[in-house]
Amino acid sequence: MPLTGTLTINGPSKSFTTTLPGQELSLTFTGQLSQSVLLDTDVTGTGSTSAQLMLVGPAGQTVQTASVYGGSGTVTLNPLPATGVYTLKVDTGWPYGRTTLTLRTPSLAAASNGGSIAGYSSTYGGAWAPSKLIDGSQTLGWSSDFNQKTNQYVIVQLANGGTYTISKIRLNGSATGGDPQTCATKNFQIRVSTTDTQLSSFTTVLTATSPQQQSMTDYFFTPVQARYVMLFAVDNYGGYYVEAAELEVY
Ligand SMILES: [Ca+2]
Repeated sequence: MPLTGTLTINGPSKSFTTTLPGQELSLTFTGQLSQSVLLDTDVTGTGSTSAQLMLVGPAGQTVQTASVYGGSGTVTLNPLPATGVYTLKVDTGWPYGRTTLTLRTPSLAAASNGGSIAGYSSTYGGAWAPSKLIDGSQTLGWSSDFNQKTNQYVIVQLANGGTYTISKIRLNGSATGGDPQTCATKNFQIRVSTTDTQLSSFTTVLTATSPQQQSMTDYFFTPVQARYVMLFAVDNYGGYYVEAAELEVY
């Protein structure tokens, strides 16, 4: 018997642990015609960290097959061929295993998806320019200018200047370029605007603390309309700069 469950595009990550040798996962989610979807996978098992994936469409047709090796990875799914309920089958091989899956659309902030920088408080520039916050790289990021360590911000215009309903961001608040993690973003806010980039046009939709580490963390908030999204770094972990590696918006 497969282990069944559900996933939601841009919803929380979900973990599934198989308890029978060779047991498959059979997970359903609802998708829209032509929707672009990415699948993040993290497989940890007793001897196997690979998985075979099969995506079955609403009409029962095989949409895609893929393999994941080495534990974690991201699979770009083919644009969905119809609106309806899809089934994602995951075979992690014969050992028991724990599989964590995240379904998401491309980040609305990503430069590769039409996001752009619309303003910032200060920057060291060069390899730490604000554009590095949305370049898709975890090893390059934005830094404020020297000794600008509180109330620093970057404003991102979402994909192609459109207005979107958003409910989730992912932030890697790490320092980059060999800088100490005392420069990592600590307390921060996410502010949104549907009109312009004047600071008074923004509303705070999330207040949180970013962990002092080099990895992405998911943050959810009540769905809200946004054309511009501001990462407002209240402070850092004590260094002379405020830095963040990457911001994604969903
Ligand atoms: Ca980056």
